[in-house]
Amino acid sequence: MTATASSPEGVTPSGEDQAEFDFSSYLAKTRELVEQSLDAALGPERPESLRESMRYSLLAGGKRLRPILCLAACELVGGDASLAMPTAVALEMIHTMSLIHDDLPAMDNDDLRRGRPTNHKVYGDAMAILAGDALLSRAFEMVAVRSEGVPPERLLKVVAELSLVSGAPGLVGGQVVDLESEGREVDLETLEYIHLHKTAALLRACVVTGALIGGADASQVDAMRTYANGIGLAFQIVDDILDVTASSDVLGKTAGKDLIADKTTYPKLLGLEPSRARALELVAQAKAVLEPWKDKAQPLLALADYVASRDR
Ligand code: GRG
Repeated sequence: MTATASSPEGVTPSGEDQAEFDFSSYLAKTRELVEQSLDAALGPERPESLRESMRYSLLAGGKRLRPILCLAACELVGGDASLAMPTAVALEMIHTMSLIHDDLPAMDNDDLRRGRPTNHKVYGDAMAILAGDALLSRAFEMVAVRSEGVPPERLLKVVAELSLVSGAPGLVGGQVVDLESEGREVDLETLEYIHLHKTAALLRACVVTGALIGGADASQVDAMRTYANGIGLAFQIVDDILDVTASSDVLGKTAGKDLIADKTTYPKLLGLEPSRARALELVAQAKAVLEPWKDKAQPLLALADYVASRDR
Protein backbone atom coordinates (compact mmCIF):
# COMPACT_ATOMS: atom_id res chain seq x y z
CA MET A 1 0.00 0.00 0.00
CA THR A 2 1.44 3.41 -0.93
CA ALA A 3 1.60 6.19 1.60
CA THR A 4 -1.10 8.16 -0.22
CA ALA A 5 -3.42 5.19 -0.03
CA SER A 6 -2.65 4.48 3.63
CA SER A 7 -5.81 3.86 5.57
CA PRO A 8 -6.57 4.81 9.14
CA GLU A 9 -8.55 1.57 9.06
CA GLY A 10 -8.28 -0.15 12.39
CA VAL A 11 -7.54 3.16 14.05
CA THR A 12 -11.18 3.69 14.91
CA PRO A 13 -12.17 0.81 17.15
CA SER A 14 -15.34 -1.07 16.44
CA GLY A 15 -17.85 -3.08 18.42
CA GLU A 16 -17.36 -3.38 22.17
CA ASP A 17 -14.04 -1.51 22.14
CA GLN A 18 -15.89 1.67 21.21
CA ALA A 19 -16.56 2.53 24.84
CA GLU A 20 -12.81 2.64 25.43
CA PHE A 21 -12.01 4.85 22.49
CA ASP A 22 -8.42 6.00 22.89
CA PHE A 23 -8.32 9.45 21.34
CA SER A 24 -4.62 10.12 21.79
CA SER A 25 -3.61 6.97 19.96
CA TYR A 26 -6.25 7.66 17.27
CA LEU A 27 -4.78 11.14 16.82
CA ALA A 28 -1.17 9.91 16.75
CA LYS A 29 -1.85 7.10 14.25
CA THR A 30 -3.99 9.21 11.93
CA ARG A 31 -1.50 12.08 12.03
CA GLU A 32 1.27 9.68 11.06
CA LEU A 33 -0.72 8.43 8.04
CA VAL A 34 -1.42 12.02 7.03
CA GLU A 35 2.27 12.96 7.36
CA GLN A 36 3.26 10.03 5.12
CA SER A 37 0.68 10.98 2.51
CA LEU A 38 1.71 14.66 2.55
CA ASP A 39 5.34 13.67 2.12
CA ALA A 40 4.45 11.42 -0.82
CA ALA A 41 2.19 14.00 -2.46
CA LEU A 42 4.82 16.50 -3.54
CA GLY A 43 6.99 14.58 -5.98
CA PRO A 44 7.38 15.95 -9.47
CA GLU A 45 7.26 19.72 -8.82
CA ARG A 46 9.85 21.60 -10.84
CA PRO A 47 11.81 23.81 -10.61
CA GLU A 48 13.51 22.48 -7.50
CA SER A 49 13.40 25.91 -5.76
CA LEU A 50 9.60 25.93 -5.97
CA ARG A 51 9.39 22.35 -4.71
CA GLU A 52 11.59 23.22 -1.75
CA SER A 53 9.46 26.19 -0.78
CA MET A 54 6.24 24.15 -1.07
CA ARG A 55 7.66 21.30 1.02
CA TYR A 56 9.09 23.70 3.60
CA SER A 57 5.62 24.83 4.63
CA LEU A 58 3.60 21.71 3.89
CA LEU A 59 5.89 19.45 5.93
CA ALA A 60 6.45 21.88 8.80
CA GLY A 61 4.24 20.00 11.22
CA GLY A 62 1.03 21.55 12.43
CA LYS A 63 -1.83 19.79 14.13
CA ARG A 64 -3.20 18.30 10.88
CA LEU A 65 -6.69 18.85 12.21
CA ARG A 66 -8.22 19.41 8.78
CA PRO A 67 -7.18 16.15 7.11
CA ILE A 68 -8.06 14.23 10.26
CA LEU A 69 -11.56 15.74 10.25
CA CYS A 70 -11.97 14.71 6.62
CA LEU A 71 -10.94 11.09 7.27
CA ALA A 72 -13.10 10.88 10.40
CA ALA A 73 -16.19 12.17 8.55
CA CYS A 74 -15.65 9.63 5.77
CA GLU A 75 -15.53 6.79 8.31
CA LEU A 76 -18.49 8.20 10.22
CA VAL A 77 -20.82 7.61 7.27
CA GLY A 78 -19.39 4.15 6.61
CA GLY A 79 -16.80 5.06 3.97
CA ASP A 80 -13.27 3.74 3.50
CA ALA A 81 -10.98 6.48 4.82
CA SER A 82 -8.14 5.53 2.46
CA LEU A 83 -10.30 6.79 -0.43
CA ALA A 84 -10.54 10.19 1.27
CA MET A 85 -6.79 10.55 1.81
CA PRO A 86 -6.07 12.51 -1.43
CA THR A 87 -8.81 14.97 -0.46
CA ALA A 88 -7.49 15.12 3.11
CA VAL A 89 -4.07 16.01 1.67
CA ALA A 90 -5.69 18.60 -0.62
CA LEU A 91 -7.35 20.26 2.38
CA GLU A 92 -4.03 20.52 4.20
CA MET A 93 -2.50 22.02 1.02
CA ILE A 94 -5.23 24.67 0.88
CA HIS A 95 -4.79 25.37 4.60
CA THR A 96 -1.01 25.64 4.23
CA MET A 97 -1.21 27.97 1.23
CA SER A 98 -3.62 30.19 3.17
CA LEU A 99 -1.11 30.36 6.04
CA ILE A 100 1.76 31.23 3.66
CA HIS A 101 -0.24 34.05 2.08
CA ASP A 102 -1.65 35.22 5.44
CA ASP A 103 1.90 35.64 6.79
CA LEU A 104 3.05 37.86 3.91
CA PRO A 105 4.01 41.49 4.63
CA ALA A 106 0.96 42.66 2.63
CA MET A 107 -1.32 40.73 5.00
CA ASP A 108 -0.50 39.76 8.61
CA ASN A 109 3.26 40.26 8.17
CA ASP A 110 4.40 37.45 10.43
CA ASP A 111 7.89 36.02 10.90
CA LEU A 112 7.07 32.79 12.73
CA ARG A 113 4.81 29.90 11.75
CA ARG A 114 4.73 26.32 12.99
CA GLY A 115 7.80 27.06 15.07
CA ARG A 116 10.01 28.20 12.17
CA PRO A 117 10.55 31.31 10.06
CA THR A 118 7.65 31.99 7.71
CA ASN A 119 7.94 30.95 4.06
CA HIS A 120 8.61 34.46 2.73
CA LYS A 121 11.33 35.02 5.35
CA VAL A 122 13.22 32.04 3.93
CA TYR A 123 12.37 32.14 0.21
CA GLY A 124 11.26 35.75 -0.38
CA ASP A 125 7.81 37.22 -1.02
CA ALA A 126 7.60 36.25 -4.69
CA MET A 127 8.43 32.60 -4.09
CA ALA A 128 6.06 32.45 -1.10
CA ILE A 129 3.20 33.74 -3.28
CA LEU A 130 4.04 31.25 -6.02
CA ALA A 131 4.48 28.30 -3.64
CA GLY A 132 1.04 29.11 -2.23
CA ASP A 133 -0.43 29.30 -5.73
CA ALA A 134 1.16 25.98 -6.69
CA LEU A 135 -0.14 24.29 -3.52
CA LEU A 136 -3.65 25.49 -4.33
CA SER A 137 -3.52 24.08 -7.88
CA ARG A 138 -1.96 20.88 -6.60
CA ALA A 139 -4.83 20.50 -4.12
CA PHE A 140 -7.34 20.36 -6.98
CA GLU A 141 -5.14 17.93 -8.87
CA MET A 142 -5.07 15.64 -5.82
CA VAL A 143 -8.85 15.43 -5.87
CA ALA A 144 -9.48 15.33 -9.61
CA VAL A 145 -6.58 13.15 -10.74
CA ARG A 146 -5.30 11.20 -7.71
CA SER A 147 -8.52 9.92 -6.17
CA GLU A 148 -8.72 6.46 -7.71
CA GLY A 149 -11.72 4.44 -6.62
CA VAL A 150 -14.01 7.36 -5.80
CA PRO A 151 -17.08 7.70 -8.08
CA PRO A 152 -16.63 10.76 -10.36
CA GLU A 153 -19.97 12.28 -9.31
CA ARG A 154 -18.72 12.39 -5.70
CA LEU A 155 -15.42 13.94 -6.80
CA LEU A 156 -17.30 16.61 -8.74
CA LYS A 157 -19.14 17.60 -5.56
CA VAL A 158 -15.83 17.65 -3.67
CA VAL A 159 -14.25 19.93 -6.29
CA ALA A 160 -17.30 22.22 -6.08
CA GLU A 161 -17.01 22.39 -2.28
CA LEU A 162 -13.28 23.16 -2.44
CA SER A 163 -13.77 25.87 -5.09
CA LEU A 164 -16.39 27.60 -2.95
CA VAL A 165 -14.36 27.43 0.24
CA SER A 166 -11.20 28.75 -1.43
CA GLY A 167 -12.83 31.77 -3.00
CA ALA A 168 -14.89 34.84 -2.12
CA PRO A 169 -17.62 32.80 -0.37
CA GLY A 170 -14.95 31.31 1.90
CA LEU A 171 -11.37 32.07 2.94
CA VAL A 172 -10.70 34.95 0.56
CA GLY A 173 -13.94 36.74 1.49
CA GLY A 174 -13.23 36.29 5.21
CA GLN A 175 -9.67 37.53 4.81
CA VAL A 176 -10.80 40.66 2.95
CA VAL A 177 -13.30 41.62 5.67
CA ASP A 178 -10.66 40.84 8.31
CA LEU A 179 -8.10 43.14 6.63
CA GLU A 180 -10.68 45.88 6.15
CA SER A 181 -11.64 45.65 9.83
CA GLU A 182 -8.17 46.23 11.26
CA GLY A 183 -8.04 49.28 13.51
CA ARG A 184 -11.83 49.65 13.39
CA GLU A 185 -14.59 48.94 15.90
CA VAL A 186 -16.07 45.59 14.89
CA ASP A 187 -19.34 44.19 16.25
CA LEU A 188 -19.99 40.55 17.10
CA GLU A 189 -21.88 39.97 13.84
CA THR A 190 -18.92 41.11 11.72
CA LEU A 191 -16.49 39.14 13.87
CA GLU A 192 -18.55 35.98 13.34
CA TYR A 193 -18.76 36.70 9.61
CA ILE A 194 -14.96 36.88 9.46
CA HIS A 195 -14.43 33.66 11.35
CA LEU A 196 -17.20 31.68 9.70
CA HIS A 197 -15.46 32.50 6.40
CA LYS A 198 -11.77 32.54 7.34
CA THR A 199 -11.75 29.55 9.68
CA ALA A 200 -15.01 27.62 9.94
CA ALA A 201 -15.48 27.37 6.16
CA LEU A 202 -12.41 25.18 5.66
CA LEU A 203 -13.25 22.98 8.64
CA ARG A 204 -16.73 22.62 7.12
CA ALA A 205 -15.24 21.62 3.78
CA CYS A 206 -13.19 18.95 5.59
CA VAL A 207 -16.13 17.10 7.09
CA VAL A 208 -18.42 17.72 4.11
CA THR A 209 -15.94 16.37 1.56
CA GLY A 210 -15.03 13.42 3.79
CA ALA A 211 -18.69 12.57 4.17
CA LEU A 212 -19.35 12.99 0.42
CA ILE A 213 -16.53 10.58 -0.42
CA GLY A 214 -17.93 8.15 2.13
CA GLY A 215 -21.31 8.23 0.36
CA ALA A 216 -23.28 10.48 2.74
CA ASP A 217 -26.84 11.47 1.87
CA ALA A 218 -28.02 15.11 1.89
CA SER A 219 -29.17 15.09 5.51
CA GLN A 220 -25.86 13.64 6.68
CA VAL A 221 -23.97 16.32 4.74
CA ASP A 222 -26.18 18.97 6.39
CA ALA A 223 -25.36 17.53 9.80
CA MET A 224 -21.66 17.83 8.96
CA ARG A 225 -22.13 21.49 8.01
CA THR A 226 -23.81 22.24 11.34
CA TYR A 227 -21.14 20.31 13.28
CA ALA A 228 -18.36 22.22 11.52
CA ASN A 229 -19.91 25.67 11.98
CA GLY A 230 -19.95 24.99 15.73
CA ILE A 231 -16.41 23.64 16.02
CA GLY A 232 -15.16 26.23 13.51
CA LEU A 233 -16.29 29.20 15.58
CA ALA A 234 -15.15 27.48 18.78
CA PHE A 235 -11.75 26.88 17.16
CA GLN A 236 -11.39 30.58 16.42
CA ILE A 237 -12.52 31.67 19.89
CA VAL A 238 -9.86 29.39 21.37
CA ASP A 239 -7.34 30.81 18.88
CA ASP A 240 -8.15 34.34 20.10
CA ILE A 241 -7.85 33.23 23.74
CA LEU A 242 -4.50 31.50 23.11
CA ASP A 243 -3.22 34.64 21.40
CA VAL A 244 -3.43 36.41 24.76
CA THR A 245 -2.76 33.52 27.16
CA ALA A 246 -0.10 31.35 25.47
CA SER A 247 3.54 31.99 24.54
CA SER A 248 5.01 32.13 21.03
CA ASP A 249 7.13 29.09 21.92
CA VAL A 250 4.11 26.94 22.66
CA LEU A 251 2.04 28.30 19.76
CA GLY A 252 4.82 28.14 17.18
CA LYS A 253 3.58 31.53 15.94
CA THR A 254 3.81 35.04 17.30
CA ALA A 255 1.63 35.41 20.38
CA GLY A 256 -0.08 38.73 21.14
CA LYS A 257 -0.41 39.58 17.42
CA ASP A 258 -4.09 40.52 17.65
CA LEU A 259 -3.39 43.31 20.15
CA ILE A 260 -0.48 44.62 18.08
CA ALA A 261 -2.58 44.61 14.89
CA ASP A 262 -5.47 46.20 16.82
CA LYS A 263 -7.79 43.36 15.85
CA THR A 264 -11.18 42.78 17.39
CA THR A 265 -11.25 39.38 19.08
CA TYR A 266 -13.72 37.40 21.16
CA PRO A 267 -11.88 38.10 24.45
CA LYS A 268 -11.86 41.81 23.59
CA LEU A 269 -15.60 41.85 22.79
CA LEU A 270 -16.89 39.38 25.39
CA GLY A 271 -14.11 39.01 27.99
CA LEU A 272 -11.97 35.89 28.59
CA GLU A 273 -14.32 33.77 30.68
CA PRO A 274 -17.47 34.45 28.62
CA SER A 275 -15.40 33.60 25.51
CA ARG A 276 -14.42 30.26 27.04
CA ALA A 277 -18.06 29.60 27.94
CA ARG A 278 -19.16 30.45 24.37
CA ALA A 279 -16.60 28.04 22.91
CA LEU A 280 -17.84 25.23 25.18
CA GLU A 281 -21.45 26.00 24.27
CA LEU A 282 -20.66 25.86 20.53
CA VAL A 283 -18.82 22.56 20.94
CA ALA A 284 -21.76 21.07 22.86
CA GLN A 285 -24.11 22.13 20.04
CA ALA A 286 -21.79 20.60 17.45
CA LYS A 287 -21.60 17.32 19.37
CA ALA A 288 -25.38 17.13 19.69
CA VAL A 289 -25.65 16.83 15.90
CA LEU A 290 -23.70 13.56 16.05
CA GLU A 291 -26.15 11.79 18.36
CA PRO A 292 -27.75 9.60 15.64
CA TRP A 293 -24.37 8.00 14.95
CA LYS A 294 -23.89 6.87 18.57
CA ASP A 295 -20.48 5.18 19.13
CA LYS A 296 -19.43 5.61 15.50
CA ALA A 297 -19.15 9.33 16.21
CA GLN A 298 -16.42 8.94 18.84
CA PRO A 299 -13.58 10.40 16.73
CA LEU A 300 -15.61 13.48 15.74
CA LEU A 301 -16.90 13.90 19.30
CA ALA A 302 -13.35 13.74 20.65
CA LEU A 303 -12.10 16.09 17.92
CA ALA A 304 -14.76 18.64 18.96
CA ASP A 305 -13.54 18.47 22.58
CA TYR A 306 -9.96 18.76 21.35
CA VAL A 307 -10.82 22.00 19.52
CA ALA A 308 -12.10 23.52 22.77
CA SER A 309 -9.34 22.23 25.04
CA ARG A 310 -6.25 22.58 22.83
CA ASP A 311 -3.30 24.56 24.15
CA ARG A 312 -1.60 25.38 20.84
C1 GRG B 1 -7.51 29.88 -0.10
C2 GRG B 1 -7.16 31.02 -2.34
C3 GRG B 1 -7.05 31.06 -0.88
C4 GRG B 1 -6.53 32.18 -0.31
C5 GRG B 1 -6.26 32.37 1.13
C6 GRG B 1 -4.79 34.38 3.21
C7 GRG B 1 -6.18 33.88 3.05
C8 GRG B 1 -6.70 33.73 1.65
C9 GRG B 1 -6.96 33.55 4.10
C10 GRG B 1 -6.50 33.52 5.50
C11 GRG B 1 -7.02 32.27 6.18
C12 GRG B 1 -6.43 32.05 7.54
C13 GRG B 1 -4.97 32.13 7.70
C14 GRG B 1 -7.25 31.78 8.56
C15 GRG B 1 -6.80 31.48 9.93
C16 GRG B 1 -7.19 30.07 10.26
C17 GRG B 1 -6.43 29.56 11.47
C18 GRG B 1 -7.02 29.82 12.79
C19 GRG B 1 -5.26 28.94 11.29
C20 GRG B 1 -4.50 28.24 12.33
O1 GRG B 1 -4.82 26.86 12.18
P1 GRG B 1 -4.16 25.74 13.06
O2 GRG B 1 -4.07 26.23 14.48
O3 GRG B 1 -2.70 25.69 12.45
O4 GRG B 1 -4.89 24.48 12.83
P2 GRG B 1 -1.73 24.43 12.27
O5 GRG B 1 -0.38 25.06 12.07
O6 GRG B 1 -1.81 23.58 13.51
O7 GRG B 1 -2.20 23.70 11.05
